[in-house]
Amino acid sequence: MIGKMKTRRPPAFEPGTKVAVLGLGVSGEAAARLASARGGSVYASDVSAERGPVEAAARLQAEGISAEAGQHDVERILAADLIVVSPGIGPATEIRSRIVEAGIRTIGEVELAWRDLSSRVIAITGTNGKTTTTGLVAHVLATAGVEVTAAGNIGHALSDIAMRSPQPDWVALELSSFQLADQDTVSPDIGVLLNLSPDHLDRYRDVESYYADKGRLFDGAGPESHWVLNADDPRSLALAEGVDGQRFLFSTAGRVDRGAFLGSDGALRCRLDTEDLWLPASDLRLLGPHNVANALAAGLACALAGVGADAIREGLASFEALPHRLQPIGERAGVLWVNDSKATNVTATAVALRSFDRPVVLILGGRHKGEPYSGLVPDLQQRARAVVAFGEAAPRILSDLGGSVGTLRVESGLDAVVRAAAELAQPGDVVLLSPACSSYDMFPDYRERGRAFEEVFRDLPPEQGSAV
Ligand code: UMA
Repeated sequence: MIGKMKTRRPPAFEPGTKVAVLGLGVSGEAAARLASARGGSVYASDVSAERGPVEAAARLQAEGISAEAGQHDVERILAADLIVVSPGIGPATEIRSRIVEAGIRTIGEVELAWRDLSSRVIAITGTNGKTTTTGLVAHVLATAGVEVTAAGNIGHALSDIAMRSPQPDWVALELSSFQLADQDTVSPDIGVLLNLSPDHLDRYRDVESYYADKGRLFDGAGPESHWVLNADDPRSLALAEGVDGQRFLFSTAGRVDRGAFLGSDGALRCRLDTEDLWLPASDLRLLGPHNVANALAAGLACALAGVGADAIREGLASFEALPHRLQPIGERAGVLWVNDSKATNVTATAVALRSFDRPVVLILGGRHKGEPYSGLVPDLQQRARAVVAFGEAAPRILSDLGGSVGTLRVESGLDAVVRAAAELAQPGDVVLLSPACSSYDMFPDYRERGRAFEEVFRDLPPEQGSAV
């Protein structure tokens, strides 16, 4: 096992410091609780008066922490010495501009938690596959009998882990670019950069700024750092160039000297001190070649953490697809239905399309995030039976695809979309919800969109076949 010594980090603030927490979602609520437990004088607020923030504020108030939903008391926020900002609150928001003008120190929830974390950490970032890889890492470590928790962008605030006593031995930490942007001292024992492609262009002025935030994974690099990098992705390799620490590679394209790879026999293998055969790719329960890459990265990170080949083999083979990530939800009339609601960018959707060697009816749409859909044309031409376009982005999808593939626009809700897809699909096809857009035009988040898709699918007239 690497990193046996647990380090003590300087606290984020001295007791008595005035701390404002912005946002009362998953991260804000946990950050407010942690900051208060560490002696901060906390004021937490959320602009929204919706049920989630209102209930979070009530829970915090019941614990004696000052919190409100429905507005930010700007005066009170600007009187703070330290501001903890939720990852979803972007640089272009009014409150952020006021804070920048006032020159007050801001950190993210992950940075706040990091100062109190004594667990060893495998941090995972990249554009696509982060959540699955984080889940895989946690599952393989748990299979090996290691005490581990998955946290971060996967949906479980790191601050909750930092409050635990005792803390787990290891944390599998999913980091988004938003979380990396607001950290100063995060330095994982093992850092994984899966891949890079354009995303979040509704928040970043250009793709370079987005990659630069991803590169902040390496900010705390030291000689003891271990990096797991994608040998098949030149952008990731370039971003990690010259970074301190030991580098290990994973590849689905061929052998690597130190790392994990897909052999010419179709088996996942790892070469560190010795060469181990992990398992045939066909033994993975996950769909698609990109998930072979995720499994290689996860297995490699776990091998570096000291897990033996047997536990890696068992863990990789027993891991099931996470909800909303290329998740098969059922078969109906010989058609496989797949929920990939988490695919909120064009690359994720292209990768999903490449996972099938049978015709696909693709459901595409939602709120546009800035990337042209023309990037999907080559994959659509190879695999799509048809595209069903819906949501705010539908007109843009139609014009970007430009007649390269049969596209049907559905202007009403998701039930009409699902019915249209069911009619277009033929036995042997796949109906794939992989929207390449955010869900915010119709749903609170991608999970709700995925759940709604599954519900409408289950309500279709039975025909032959059943849900899985
Ligand atoms: N808000 C304000 N003031 C503003 C703007 C927003 O108070 O000016 C409030 C909103 O009303 C809302 C809260 O801020 O109530 C939202 O905070 P948030 O969006 O940061 O949401 P959290 O619930 O704290 O969830 C965050 C991550 N969300 C984002 O990065 C957008 C979650 O990742 C993560 O699981 C969670 O912290 C725990 O770490 C979600 C995500 O979509 C899954 N991530 C993006 C992605 O994967 O593409 C990056």
